[in-house]
Amino acid sequence: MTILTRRRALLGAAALATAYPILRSSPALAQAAAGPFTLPPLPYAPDANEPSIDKMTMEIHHGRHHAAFITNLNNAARDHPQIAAMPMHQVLQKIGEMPEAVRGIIRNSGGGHANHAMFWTIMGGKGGTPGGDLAAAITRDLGGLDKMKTDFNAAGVRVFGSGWVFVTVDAAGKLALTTRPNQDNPRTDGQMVLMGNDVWEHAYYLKYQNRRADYLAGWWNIVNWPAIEARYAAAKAGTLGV
Ligand code: MN3
Repeated sequence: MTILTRRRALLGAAALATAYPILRSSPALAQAAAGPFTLPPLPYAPDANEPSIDKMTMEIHHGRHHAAFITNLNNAARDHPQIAAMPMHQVLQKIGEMPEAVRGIIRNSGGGHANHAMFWTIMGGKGGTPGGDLAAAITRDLGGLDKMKTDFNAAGVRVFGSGWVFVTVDAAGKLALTTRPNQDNPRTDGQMVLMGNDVWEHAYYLKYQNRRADYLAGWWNIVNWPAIEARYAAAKAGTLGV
């Protein structure tokens, strides 16, 4: 859609809402007009991660779960525009400087937005092995790729309830394995995310039901190592976002 067409569509929605006040409460119109946050598109077709992650799970996970975080952030930005005044990784980093009233939204919906925006971009690959500097760092800090996968999967299984398993990276390129509950993002603790897997049930339940370990094991087959290598380089260069 061109910018002009999109603008016309938005103006059309606003005109409709003026003419028919009941439409103002329509979630679709409210979301289209609200901004400033937008749902990043999936960088591949929703079936691109089959069979590790089924198409319907991808569609619901991206189009409804991630979209809900965007809606929540846009609603919060009306009263607290500062949450949109800088990139989300900086908002998360500065959560302690944000108004008390909006910290919960930042932690849950800002963290959720950041976590999922990262998650989509590190999938859609063919698994295999990482190369270059990242491979060396995995050997140095995490005992090699096989041990990293074993420890990552075990940590993911141990998350009680909903949460994430992450590999974090510092500005010197040092890696660490960690987990977080809910949508907590390591940026709130001053750490950067290299990669992570979502172990909320919504990420795997349609296909795997209670078999979280099988989901974690199969996930490595669709990991996009070149994308993660690019994140590693960005972290060391100081340019990594969420
Ligand atoms: Mn999720």
